[in-house]
Amino acid sequence: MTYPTYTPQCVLITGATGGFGKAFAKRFANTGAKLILHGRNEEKLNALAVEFSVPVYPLLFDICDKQNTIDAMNAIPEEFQDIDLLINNAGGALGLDKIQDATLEDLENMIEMNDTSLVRITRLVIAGMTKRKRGHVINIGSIAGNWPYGGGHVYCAVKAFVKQFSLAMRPDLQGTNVRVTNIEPGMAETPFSLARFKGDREKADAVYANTAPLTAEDIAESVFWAATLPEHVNINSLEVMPTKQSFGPLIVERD
Ligand code: 8X3
Repeated sequence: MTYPTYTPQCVLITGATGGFGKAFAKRFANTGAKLILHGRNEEKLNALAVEFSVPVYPLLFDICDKQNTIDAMNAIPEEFQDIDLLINNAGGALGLDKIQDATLEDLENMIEMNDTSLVRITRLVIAGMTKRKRGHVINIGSIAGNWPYGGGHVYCAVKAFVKQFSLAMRPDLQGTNVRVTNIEPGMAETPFSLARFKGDREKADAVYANTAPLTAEDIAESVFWAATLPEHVNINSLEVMPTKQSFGPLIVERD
């Protein structure tokens, strides 16, 4: 028996010029889907857009700018408006300092980048999905939303928000046929750590040294699997770790 699959026709990927984003774009371009590729760097975005033979609409805006987001989303041309897969991938971590040492700017920016912007974009896209009774929102969460770690504070919290937001939308979407999934990657070798450590290459490389981290392609495969299951199947959340990563003990302070 051949297992039935769903083929997304029009895929919007936020943060498409980053490590995961590019891998997602390649994975879905292979199926012939139209791509809306979001980024905030025009040069990088245009360079990425010409890599594919499928129709591509480059969507340029800063996710932290509300009006810029609304204007850019409203300007999506008609032939790209029937988005049936939104991959909320933009975001990231800023710093790994203890909460008492982190800057207010980094803390607030992480909330804006990972949560406020994700809610905004989801709200702008999901109304059309519910009207068409066709669509899937895939959020890129993190194991950080499930497993707290030192220096993770706000990053762990924003990803916990993404998980709960993903789950809590599901009852609202009953009767609309719209699916929601939270994919929760563990350590994956991408520019994530370089951004977290503000360009400190040595610190970023040390995160992935002498082990076997996930790759962007591993996560693209997970996203692709969840997105191409038949429409009656909803993956609520999917946590993915490298085999060489697992859980640490709780820490105990002793005198
Ligand atoms: C990235 C995974 O383990 O660095 O979301 O927080 S981790």
